[in-house]
Amino acid sequence: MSPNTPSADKPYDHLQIETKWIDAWSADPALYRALDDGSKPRYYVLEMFPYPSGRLHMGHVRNYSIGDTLSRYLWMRGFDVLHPIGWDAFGMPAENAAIKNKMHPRDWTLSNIAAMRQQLVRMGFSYDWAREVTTCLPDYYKWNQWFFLKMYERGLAYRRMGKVNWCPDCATVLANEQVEEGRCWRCSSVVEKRELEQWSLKITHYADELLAETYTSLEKGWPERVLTMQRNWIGKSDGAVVDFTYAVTGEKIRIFTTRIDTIYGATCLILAPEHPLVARLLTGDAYTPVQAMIGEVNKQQEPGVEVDKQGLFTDHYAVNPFNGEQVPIWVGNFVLLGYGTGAIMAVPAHDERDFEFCRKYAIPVRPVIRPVDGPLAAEPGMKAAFGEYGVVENSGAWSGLASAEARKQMAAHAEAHGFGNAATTFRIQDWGVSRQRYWGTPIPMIHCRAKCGTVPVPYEQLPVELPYNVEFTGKGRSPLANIPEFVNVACPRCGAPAERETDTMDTFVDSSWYFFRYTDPQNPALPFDPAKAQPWFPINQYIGGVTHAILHLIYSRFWTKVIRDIGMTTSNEPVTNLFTQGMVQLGGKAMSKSRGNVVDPDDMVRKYGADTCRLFALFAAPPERDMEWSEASVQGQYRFLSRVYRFVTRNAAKARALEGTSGAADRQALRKLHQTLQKITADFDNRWHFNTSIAALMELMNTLEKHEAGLTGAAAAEVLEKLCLMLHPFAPFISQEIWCVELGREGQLIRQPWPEANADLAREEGAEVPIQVNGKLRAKMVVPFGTAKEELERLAQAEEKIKPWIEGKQIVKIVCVPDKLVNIVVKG
Ligand code: ANZ
Ligand code: ZN
Repeated sequence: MSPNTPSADKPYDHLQIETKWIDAWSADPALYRALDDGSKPRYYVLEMFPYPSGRLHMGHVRNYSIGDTLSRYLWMRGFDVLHPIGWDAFGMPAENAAIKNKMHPRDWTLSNIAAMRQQLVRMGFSYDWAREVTTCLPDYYKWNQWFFLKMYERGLAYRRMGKVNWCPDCATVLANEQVEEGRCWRCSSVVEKRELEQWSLKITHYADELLAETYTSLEKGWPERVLTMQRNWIGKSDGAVVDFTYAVTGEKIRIFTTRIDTIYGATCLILAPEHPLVARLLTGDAYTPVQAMIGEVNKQQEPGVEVDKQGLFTDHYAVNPFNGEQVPIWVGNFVLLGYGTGAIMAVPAHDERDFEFCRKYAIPVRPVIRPVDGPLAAEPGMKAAFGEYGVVENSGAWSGLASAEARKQMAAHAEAHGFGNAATTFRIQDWGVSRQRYWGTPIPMIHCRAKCGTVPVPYEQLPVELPYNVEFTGKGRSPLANIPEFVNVACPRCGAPAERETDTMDTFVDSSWYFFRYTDPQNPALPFDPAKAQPWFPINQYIGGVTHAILHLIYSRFWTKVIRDIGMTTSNEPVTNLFTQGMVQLGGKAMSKSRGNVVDPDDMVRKYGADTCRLFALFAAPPERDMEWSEASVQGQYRFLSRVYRFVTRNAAKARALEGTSGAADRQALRKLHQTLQKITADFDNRWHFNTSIAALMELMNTLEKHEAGLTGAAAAEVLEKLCLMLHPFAPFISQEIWCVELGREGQLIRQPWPEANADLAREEGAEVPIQVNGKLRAKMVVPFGTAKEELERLAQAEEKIKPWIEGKQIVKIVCVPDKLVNIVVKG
């Protein structure tokens, strides 16, 4: 039998079909390539690129099945689709593997990429492989360095002290991922925090804009929960700074408060333990307990964790500029150095934390705000702080003002007298990008001790390449620091012996702009040609895990604004629409290697095929929800595809012959066909409920099988063609096989137009009319649209299910709304 001859009722041989089309598609590299010529409207579908850990996991399969289904649909809808993929290839696991298995991170990573690329191809994902980007290769990370230099020139990259995780036993800095429940992943020592000089990127420069856009351009296309998380992360606070005066030297101690209206109630100042003034107020032995406090603070892994409030009186006083009162200066472990000014005024009567602190140390509590409709709290005797807005009391000239008004007037007063002003503070901190690791982008800086200080590597010397020969001990300084050939260079400015920076960049740098590189992946002169990127930006649709709601998605937004400000894009934001898919779980828990509850997609593909895998990933739940892995459900999808395949093979010959006279079976089949088409099209365009789309295809199969015998050739031809086209975005292999082999058509389905639903054919033949007896629903009947009242009344009374309710009773009246309702009112 020749391969293009259809036969009756063939079994579904998924392996034969899928291998054949993998080969055909791989031999046609232009198949998934964006035309990029402006001949069609463009659509950029981006999925978060994978970390090449070794094997695809079910989360990838789900993420990429969603993106691929959408891409194929968009091609069919006539868009020019950019659908790229690459590798987020720097990072800790490669280095850990190097230490554990004595394998070089580069070799480990590249062999993982090769294996995972095969897996992605095997899944039938429609990626344009010519645009593949691998972040650990110099032709990519060169541009990380290039951007870093651009930021350095603009003052957006700078050095500052920052906290790092430090393992005292290994004497090394640990990445967050290497800290497991507060302990070193290698030796289990308790991890400490240390202050180290770190390169930082000034994301705070864009804090206002990053926040503002969550209320404007992102509001429509991004999930609300992601926006909320970003807003909290940015954490904008409107308040004021006020300078208290250190009574001995007259120097200023600046505090940040959101409640300047409570300043007459301030009964002490509290400094963060690391506040620079503390070391001067407390010297010698007096400083020792502060050191212990700093140690304790640094051991707390999670910021924002409630800690036991600890304080220490410095024996010094500061003057409140509003009332000239002297208040004691304390040190407190709950005041954070990195927020506001690192110093607060404590107002125990109106702030819960301050209340707790002051009660503990017997510091006075002085109420100065009363509720709008009540008296000032009585002290002694207050049981809790009154934290709300109200009316200001006992506050000199400000008494009697409402809190909101007082905040404005008092900030203005402070400004007029030079001891403060209204001020905004952000929770977000500049992005510390230094990592004391090997497997990352070398930071392109040189330290010239002789003369010039910190000197950027000249652009023409980029990339600063990672040396291949390196030793991994997991101990001590960054591995790069032990390679003299790497470290020792001549200063580019004065030629004196100098040293290279040995820190590498946080891997989040790599993922902050990779989506621009896809538009011009081989550019040797620039990260990308702005003219090539412009027509694709902002990205129409980004799809990925909600785990990246904050870091990756804020860094990408930040980087895009930098790219804009250096004139390479006009987009303010990288992504118009964001979709966050749910997790794949097993036994109610996210699949993860450490839990040992992972399912390898490869096994599934071998057993059931990629089409089945894809359908399962899309069918098990709406894409934004978590889904539970179930082999039974996978088998269900396999059975469904077998049914489709056998139905097609049974009817293909008939469809080709186009014979027979059309009757009721045709009408029923075509109606369901066009209804399904309407539904799936709406699912794509409105809400991506691919699970209900697939359910609709299953229902369609039920109807088709029911009317199979009466189906004529012409109707069968239409049914098979449209079924095949509709199935394609979800199950590309089987649909392509049906198209070419069973239907004898040519060309790739991804380039066929998406079929139009015919609303006339889709319309139900009759109206479904509920029949009530005394207002209770007792039956339904289908009648031709527009059936007259009298006829409806007669039909309703003749319904088998209605008879028992009306027999022997007196019919008082019949309420009848054509096409809608019959209500029979009976008595007795
Ligand atoms: C006096 C006061 C009175 C305050 C009152 C609040 C209520 P948000 O809204 O989160 O920005 N604060 C300021 N800097 C701090 C730091 N470095 N560490 C810990 N706490 C700090 O919080 C701002 C408020 O948190 C500030 O306003 C300050 O306490 C405290 F009835 O000042 B407030
Ligand atoms: Zn120099």
